[in-house]
Amino acid sequence: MIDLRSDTVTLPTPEMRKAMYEAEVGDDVFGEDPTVNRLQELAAERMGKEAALFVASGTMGNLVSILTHCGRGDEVILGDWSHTFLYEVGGIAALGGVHPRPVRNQPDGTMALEDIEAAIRPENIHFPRTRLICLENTHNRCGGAVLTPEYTSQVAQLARRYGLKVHLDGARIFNAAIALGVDVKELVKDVDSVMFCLSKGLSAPVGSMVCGSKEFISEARRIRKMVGGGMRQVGVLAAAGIVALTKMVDRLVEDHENARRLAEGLAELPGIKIDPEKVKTNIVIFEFNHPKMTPQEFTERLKEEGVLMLPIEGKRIRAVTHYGITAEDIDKALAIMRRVLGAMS
Ligand code: TLP
Repeated sequence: MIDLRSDTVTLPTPEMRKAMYEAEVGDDVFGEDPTVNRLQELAAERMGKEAALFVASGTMGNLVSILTHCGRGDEVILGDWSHTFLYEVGGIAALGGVHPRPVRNQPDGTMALEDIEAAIRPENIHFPRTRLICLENTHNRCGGAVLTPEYTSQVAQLARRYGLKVHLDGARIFNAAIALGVDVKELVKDVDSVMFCLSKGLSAPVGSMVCGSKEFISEARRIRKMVGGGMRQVGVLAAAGIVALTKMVDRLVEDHENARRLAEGLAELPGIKIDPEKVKTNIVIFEFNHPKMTPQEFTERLKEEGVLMLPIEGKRIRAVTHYGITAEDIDKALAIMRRVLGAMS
C-alpha cells in the first residue's frame, strides 16, 4: 500500500524502537522520568522557550494550551478552517467552556489582520472576553500553507496591543521551518505558546510537545493532569520523541520534494485541479472533477489498486507525503491514477 492519507501513519524507525527498549524511566507525574525530562529540555531549547511539556497528542496539546490561557466563558479567535475549530471534537467548548470565535481563513492559511482586529471584543456587559488568538503553521486544510515569521509577528503585535495571548498550533512547525529555510525559533519567538507534534512527519509513534514560559508550562501541567494526561513511565514514548527531534527534522525536505513531484504529476491529469506552485510542504490538496466518478469513488478505486488518499470535503482530496514514501512510490501512485482515470474516460 502507498499510504498517502496522512503523515500520522508513519511507523517508528529502528533507532526509535531501540531507544524505546533501552529508555531509562520513572514516574513522570512526580517529574521523575529522566527520558521525559530530557525530551522536554530538548524541545524547549529547540523552540527557544523556557519550558516544555510532553502530551499524548496534538489535540491534547492544543486543548491544554487553550485551557491554560483561557477560563470558562472567555473567547478565543481562531481560523474557521483551523484544526482546533474543525477537528478537535469541540473540546475547548465542551471541556473548558471556552467560546470559539472563528475568523475566515485566507487560502494561504492566514487570517486577515483587519478581520482578527474586528473580532476582538470591546468591554461590554453582553460580550465574552477575548483572551487568545490561535494560529496554525503549517496550515493543514489550507494545503500545508506556511505562515511567515513576519505575519506571526504582526499577529503577536496586534494581540499585545489588546492584552491578548497567542497560541500556535505548530503540529507541523518543522515543515514550515524547512520550507522557509529559517530556524524554527524564528517562527515561534513571538507566540506565548506553541504545540508541535512528534508523531506526524517526525515519525514518533505517539506524542506532542507544548512549549512556553516556565509559569505557563507549570499551569499547563496541572491542566494536563485534569484531562487525564498525567502519564507514568512514559519515557518509553519520550525516547522515540528524542530520536524524532534530533534525527528526523532535516529529512522533511524529501517529503516536500515528493509532495511537489506528486502535485506536478497531478496537474497533468484530466479532471484534476491543482497549482503545484502552491505546494510548499508535505500536504497536497487537489480538486477532483470527473463526469463519471465522485472523489469518494475515485479514492475507493485507488484503494483497490494500492493507493490510499483522503477525500476531505466537497470535491477536495488530500494526499500527504512522509517518511517511508519515496519518489518511486509517487511515480507509481501517479501511474495508478492515470490508469484509473483512463479506464473511466
Ligand atoms: N491532523 C490529522 C487529522 O486529525 C486530520 C491529520 O491527519 O492531518 N493540529 C493540526 C494542524 C493537525 O493536522 C492535527 C492532526 C492536530 C493538530 C491533532 O493532532 P493529533 O492527531 O495528534 O491529535
